Amino acid sequence: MTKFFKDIPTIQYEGPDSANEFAFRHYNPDEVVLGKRMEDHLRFAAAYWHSFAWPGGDPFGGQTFERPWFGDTMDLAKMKADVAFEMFDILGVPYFCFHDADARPEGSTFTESQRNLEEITDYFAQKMESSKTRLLWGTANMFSHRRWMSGASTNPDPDVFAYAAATVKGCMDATMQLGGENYVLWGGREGYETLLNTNLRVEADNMGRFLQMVVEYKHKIGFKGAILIEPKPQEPSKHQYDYDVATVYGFLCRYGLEKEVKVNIEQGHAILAGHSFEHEIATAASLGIFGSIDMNRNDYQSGWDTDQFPNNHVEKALAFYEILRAGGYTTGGTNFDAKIRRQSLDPEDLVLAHVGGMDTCARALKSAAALLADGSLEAARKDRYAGWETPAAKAMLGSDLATIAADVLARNVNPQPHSGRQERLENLWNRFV
Ligand code: XUL
Ligand code: CO
Repeated sequence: MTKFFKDIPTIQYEGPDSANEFAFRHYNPDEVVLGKRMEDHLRFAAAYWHSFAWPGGDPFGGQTFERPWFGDTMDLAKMKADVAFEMFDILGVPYFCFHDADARPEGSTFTESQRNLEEITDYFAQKMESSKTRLLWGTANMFSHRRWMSGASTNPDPDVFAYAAATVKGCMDATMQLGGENYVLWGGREGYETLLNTNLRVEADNMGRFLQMVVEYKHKIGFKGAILIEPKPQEPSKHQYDYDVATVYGFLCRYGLEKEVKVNIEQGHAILAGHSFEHEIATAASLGIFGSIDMNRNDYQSGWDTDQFPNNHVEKALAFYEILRAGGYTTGGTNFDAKIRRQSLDPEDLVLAHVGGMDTCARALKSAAALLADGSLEAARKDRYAGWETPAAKAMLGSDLATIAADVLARNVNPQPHSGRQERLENLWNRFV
């Protein structure tokens, strides 16, 4: 035991009427929802970087958190792991996610960084023997160190591409060793600042080839997890190539990877792209590339990536409805890629942020499941498209413009508009949240 979370109890489910701050009111892991345990529906993950490696800076000021494990030695990296696994146990969170750079000190050479990663991976493996927390996904931080300032796989310098390849190989090996269920690539600096110095064709082709190599390596080592791209439209680059789900799908098709790679969708990134979270989830599901989610919201006023814990279950119910309609997660889960505010200094703040986030999601899941079970919304949707079930409508899709035009004349086709019933459906929705 470390001293960091002393006196904080293990969080248990106490039901909606409990006034105990250190209890779940909605997240009840064993409760069965639509035939599946809540824990298996939600598959929560804690993010190593924001909770244990982020110092609390913002664009106007630096570190606010003073954690005893901050520093660059292996001993401190291990203390950080001890504290992290302690929080996972307190929350009973079934998964965690990490980047290489969150977990190990940066070495002075690639070899040294890789050795540090291997040592910390072994340490994680050892911790996982006595913990029930598994690895949802691993990833590489190819955006913080100055070597990545002009991109990783899209860098004009081939040596940076090579360094990125070696880095991802090391992180995939670590993910595989720890039984990770996915490997994520967020293209942190895969984009551009100005067209004046950018060759779009070379950058896209190199990024496409890099992703093909990742998929080739996955098959070579027999990694059974999913490879996931995390879309984001801007920040840190002014223009990022993985703008949103639809853009990523186009990119995957261009490089023949649409059957190999799925997406990890983050709510805050959806907002930055001018979409809603549920739009991004529904789009991915309709394209067959829905993988996992990063469940952290942005502030609707400040317009940048504030990575806050979710606290609005009505809003999140729309997202979980789309996830349930898509059949739920397979390898994916609900990762809190979220940070507490920089004034939230206390160890309790970290635990309670997760408690609130988990409860918000559980409540949203229950509402979404009740509406899906009720069936009225899906019946209304089916009814709206019922015309397309008729043989004549199906035959039209195999026809051609001239034949259809002749049919319009022959039948004197004169379509009458139908109500979209939006407010009725919104009223129906509000009965369940
Ligand atoms: C950045 C972001 C990352 C990815 C993993 O906005 O979301 O933390 O989730 O690299
Ligand atoms: Co994210």
